[in-house]
Amino acid sequence: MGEVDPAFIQALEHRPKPHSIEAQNIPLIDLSPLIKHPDSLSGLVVEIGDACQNWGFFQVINHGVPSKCRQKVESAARKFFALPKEEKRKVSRDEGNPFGYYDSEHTKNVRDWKEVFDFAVQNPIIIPASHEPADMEMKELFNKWPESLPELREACDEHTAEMEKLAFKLLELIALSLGLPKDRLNGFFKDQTSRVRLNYYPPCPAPHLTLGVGRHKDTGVLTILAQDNVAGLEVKRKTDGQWILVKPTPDAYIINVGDIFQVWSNDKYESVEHRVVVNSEKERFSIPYFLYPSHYTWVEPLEELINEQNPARFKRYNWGKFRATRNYGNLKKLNVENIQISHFRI
Ligand SMILES: O=C(O)CCC(=O)C(=O)O
Repeated sequence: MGEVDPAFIQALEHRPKPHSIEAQNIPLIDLSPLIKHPDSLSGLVVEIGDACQNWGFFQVINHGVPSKCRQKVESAARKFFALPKEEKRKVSRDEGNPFGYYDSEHTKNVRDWKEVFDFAVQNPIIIPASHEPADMEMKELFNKWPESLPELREACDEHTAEMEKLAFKLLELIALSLGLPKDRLNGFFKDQTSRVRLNYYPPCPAPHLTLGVGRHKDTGVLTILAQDNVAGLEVKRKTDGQWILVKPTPDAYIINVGDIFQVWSNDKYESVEHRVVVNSEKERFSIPYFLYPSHYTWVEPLEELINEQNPARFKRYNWGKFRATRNYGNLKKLNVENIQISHFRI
């Protein structure tokens, strides 16, 4: 067993099991009907709705994202994380700006075994200057790109444009699966605050004690994840709470609904906990795209989905302030639970 800094060590109950359950994978959905039969999507819509309800997670194939574009961003990410630390630290995240490189993120107050590089999809993005509810000041945030690796920005821009197209296709299919008009949710994204992360998980000498990312739920609308061919993502199965390892499917993207969909759907589509296990031999890379609405969005159960029998289960909350509060908590590493949608439960 190798030595690791105690900051990385998970409490006993959160440590990964020596043998993850691989038997049943999350649903695999073929998106080719979007191209082949755009006028008869009912089968696809049912598949997506079932996956959102039963798992909160699914993988998609035939999604229309060119493999070349994905290979290019994966290769640029590998080059970035292979740079010397001093070079990566030239684009470090700082107190005022959460975008850029960071190697000491904590999830639930335990350090993750990873390095990340974050950027916003729109540049600059506008978000509240502080988490204080009464403070109405806004600020602009700009991305930071490494000067010594111009291909990183180019590859990320191309891949992000593809992620955006896929995100809106999925958003429309999920809206249909909830019985809504397909463009019902599109208006929330005019000034979207979506972001992308490059994750790098180095080999770990004590993978049974640590996690690449601790257990968490995604706060946004939906997440599209590209993982390489090294397994690591584990999803908490809704039926029995077991951690299920998601087997990599070449060229597929993994989709999950986030907290905002849980609130919009009034608990029909739950945001599901997930985490990342690491291993002692292989490094692993992944690229999540987090679809977020504009900062001025008030998140609440959609009026078409509530009625007297199924009243709203959440109070509304402001997305910009929610994110600002979460960022503040992460930065200060407060020894209290981070802001969660459960705090808005009625
Ligand atoms: O690397 C993965 O498979 C998942 C990453 C993740 O959950 C995150 O970055 O929030």
